[in-house]
Amino acid sequence: MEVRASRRVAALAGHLVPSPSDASSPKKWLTMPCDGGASVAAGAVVLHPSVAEALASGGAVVALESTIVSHGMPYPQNLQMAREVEAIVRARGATPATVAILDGVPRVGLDDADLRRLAELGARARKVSRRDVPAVIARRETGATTVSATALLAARAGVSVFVTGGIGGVHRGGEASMDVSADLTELGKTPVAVFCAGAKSVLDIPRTLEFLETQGVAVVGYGVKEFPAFFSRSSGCDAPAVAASPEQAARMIRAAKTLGLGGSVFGVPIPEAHEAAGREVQRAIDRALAEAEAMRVKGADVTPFLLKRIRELSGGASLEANLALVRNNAEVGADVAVALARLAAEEREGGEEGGV
Ligand code: PSU
Ligand code: MN
Repeated sequence: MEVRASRRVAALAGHLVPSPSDASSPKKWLTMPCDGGASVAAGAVVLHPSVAEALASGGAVVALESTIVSHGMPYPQNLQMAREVEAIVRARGATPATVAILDGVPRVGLDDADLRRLAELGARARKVSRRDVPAVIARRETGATTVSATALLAARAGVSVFVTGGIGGVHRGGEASMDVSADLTELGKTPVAVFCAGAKSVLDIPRTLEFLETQGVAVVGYGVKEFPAFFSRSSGCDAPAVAASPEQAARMIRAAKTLGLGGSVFGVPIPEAHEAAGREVQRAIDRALAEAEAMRVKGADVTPFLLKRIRELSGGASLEANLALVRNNAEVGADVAVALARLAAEEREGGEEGGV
């Protein structure tokens, strides 16, 4: 590791989150000698100082995914998007925490040089799902985390609100291929609320919702009855619950936490002004799906392949719509994180009132 980078890791070593089995002795981590990445215990999560501070003072924190940066959009729009989303979160009073594994160290909260590195790596960065986490750490690789790995690391750090574009789901034909995104099982067990524009119609949305029900994931339409379909506000499937305000969403997240439940998915529909462009993208989606089948694209390559082809076939319309919905999700997620921090503070003070 280069000297500058290892100094930075050393500076961050005061913000290590112990793995759950070590949770009873956090001091061990705070006093651990640290001369660089090599001495960070494998699997310990390093928090950016701004994130550690926000958490310690009960401030609002929003986790952000990095596969959307590396694999979800082309350079340089991906870097612009990553910066802009962090700025939106800050402007609304929360602290952004982009999650990734850098040189084998799981990180919650990145600085600008880290964002740039992931954006420039693009699809050369490893796409890290839950199953990939141990190997990427052990081999000191650099990887961008999907919804599943981001949720996992955010939860370990104590962050409970997470913003992204769209979640993975049950792929079409998934009842035979068993290609079901680890995002869905992760949310069944990890107490994180994901704010997204739903699931793309490259997926089987009705089966995705069935699977989420089986996993006990709280699925919520944010201000809408239907679970949104990413480029479209409509999927034809009702969400089982509706949140009418940031405060109500925060109360749902709080209730799940108090009861020790798993995660939730808040479907925030694409803003109406951008839906028309989104509709055009549907034709590209259908063609990309046919190509993936003809070319026998499989496993973890399916989602990146489809996203790339949809972008190419729709001539940039999909990228515009994608950027618009991510910004919107960041606004909503940040507002809910702020409401959640306020709710937690009220409960601590014992002055909690009902009536949202
Ligand atoms: N859907 C999108 N954009 C994305 C992804 C999904 O609209 O960037 C990424 C997310 O990181 C998600 C992952 O967690 O793809 C799901 O991949 P898979 O289907 O291999 O689980
Ligand atoms: Mn998959």
